Amino acid sequence: MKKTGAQILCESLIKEGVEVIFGILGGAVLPIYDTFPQYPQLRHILVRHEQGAAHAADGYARATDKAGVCIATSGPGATNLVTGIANAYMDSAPLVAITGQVARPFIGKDGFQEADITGITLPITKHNYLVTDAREVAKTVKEAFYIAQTGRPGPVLIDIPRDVQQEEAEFFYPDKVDLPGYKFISKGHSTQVKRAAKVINEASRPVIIAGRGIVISRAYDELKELAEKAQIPLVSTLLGMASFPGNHILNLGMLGMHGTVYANMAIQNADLIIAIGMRFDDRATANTKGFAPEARIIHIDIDPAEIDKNVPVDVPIVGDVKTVLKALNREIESSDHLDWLSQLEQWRYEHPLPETEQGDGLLPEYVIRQIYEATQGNAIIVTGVGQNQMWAAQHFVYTKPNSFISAGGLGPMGFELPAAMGAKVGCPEETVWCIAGDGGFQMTIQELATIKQENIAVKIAIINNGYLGMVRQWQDLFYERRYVDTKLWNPDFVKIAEAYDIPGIRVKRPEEVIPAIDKAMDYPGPFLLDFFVEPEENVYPMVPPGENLAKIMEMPKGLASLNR
Ligand SMILES: Cc1ncc(C[n+]2csc(CCOP(=O)(O)OP(=O)(O)O)c2C)c(N)n1
Ligand SMILES: [Mg+2]
Repeated sequence: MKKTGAQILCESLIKEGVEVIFGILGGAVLPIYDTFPQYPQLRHILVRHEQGAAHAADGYARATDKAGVCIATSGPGATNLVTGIANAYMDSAPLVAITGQVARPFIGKDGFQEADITGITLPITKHNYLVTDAREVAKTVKEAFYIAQTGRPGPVLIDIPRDVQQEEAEFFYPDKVDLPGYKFISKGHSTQVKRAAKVINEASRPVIIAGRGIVISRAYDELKELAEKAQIPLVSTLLGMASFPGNHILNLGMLGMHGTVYANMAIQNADLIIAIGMRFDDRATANTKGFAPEARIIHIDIDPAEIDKNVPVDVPIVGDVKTVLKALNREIESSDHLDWLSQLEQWRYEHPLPETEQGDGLLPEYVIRQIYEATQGNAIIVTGVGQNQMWAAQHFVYTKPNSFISAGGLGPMGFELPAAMGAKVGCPEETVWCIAGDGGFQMTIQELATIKQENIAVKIAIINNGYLGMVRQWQDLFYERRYVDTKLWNPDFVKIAEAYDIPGIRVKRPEEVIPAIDKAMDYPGPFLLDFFVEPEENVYPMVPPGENLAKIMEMPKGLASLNR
């Protein structure tokens, strides 16, 4: 039986197991929306801005391990997706973005709401398609999901002209893809695995760097086995935070620009780095010239393009992290590295993270810590970008796999609210906390309406410092405190929430923190907490830009007491 392109799209999405689509309609996707009522198993969530749709689909994807789906109309709808697509690309999140395009006869005529979205998104998608025939829709959807979710995941865009949505064709859903040009290697080369094992067995000061690849590959157990069997201490990248228990004795926390002193000292003094599912991003390595000067490097990654890209490596293993670690764990010998671990313990003791004990003003570190205490780590934390993000990484203890969702690569402010919304839709049983910056929150604040309309029970904690805080911190430290245009006039966020019929509390004093968090947690729906924190609190430790990891600065003594 013949079906329209729009029906074929919906049926194909169902075949792929899609349950939720985030989007906004417009003329060029109307035929698709018009068929939605025929497919009640597809839940469409009407967002208020397409950026929200893309970030929500991304948050959904990261929380569930299924591709997230967003949809937008042609022209401005499609271009509004761009930030979210680029973000998913940088952080390897599986996303399928569907856009309407003007009808085929109008393509290239600069008609109303035409934009060359396949051209625009070429460098920020893993692959994209302009579908010019209704007979191609099913095959394209099949391929798009396959490409988005396999190998190194990423976004795929499908652009469908309006008349293709209306055109009829036979519906046939292929059960496999035929993509001769698309390959990825799952199993690491056995010679390389053996070489890596030999290097590990010989090392006396090894360190693991755990990246988001562990989370993507769900290799938590294999990582734990590697670390424990050979007693190898571990540091993680920002996106690898929830790949290894935060309270494990071998876990030294995050490395890099705002990593712990002892994690960075571990890297700088190591004789072996085992980098797993990470890409040597400059926020993790700082200046690569002085990175891990004494270490040989093993690099395990599914994407061959990452090997030797930023840092030259001694033993590359291209493959799926879980599969490679399984093979590697069979080859490595048990060890204890006692001297190395006791040295690291001493550094940990001498250079702790700044205290979270509370004085008169409200400290952001303390707020994050109390959210941890209240949830006992049993929550998904979704952050904004900036200081709030770093405090959330440093002061929450991630004991649960995949409990930290953050935009690490592109770093778009405004990720927090829609991504938290997507995570909660994907994992309705989980407690989802959105840790927002007062700046970033205002970039996608309109999604409060979506949250209300769909009753998505996210808990929102605004770390309200009245500043574009991270940029102010750079002005403070590197521009002689010239705070040019980083001070924010803010609306009353509690009143804003009320206007959206979402309850909220403003918290100004330390003793109000715990009761407010409890209240938010007890409330069955969405809830907003506006934490008025110390405006000029800085994130420490910090490696100044351009320096190497050894140049990490701790919170200046005295400053702690001045601010606190
Ligand atoms: C879309 C976008 N614009 C600009 C920036 C640059 N930037 C990085 S952090 C930051 C400040 C963020 O302020 P806020 O959301 O209040 O977070 P805070 O650092 O104060 O916690 C800015 C402007 C960015 N990351 N994303
Ligand atoms: Mg701020």
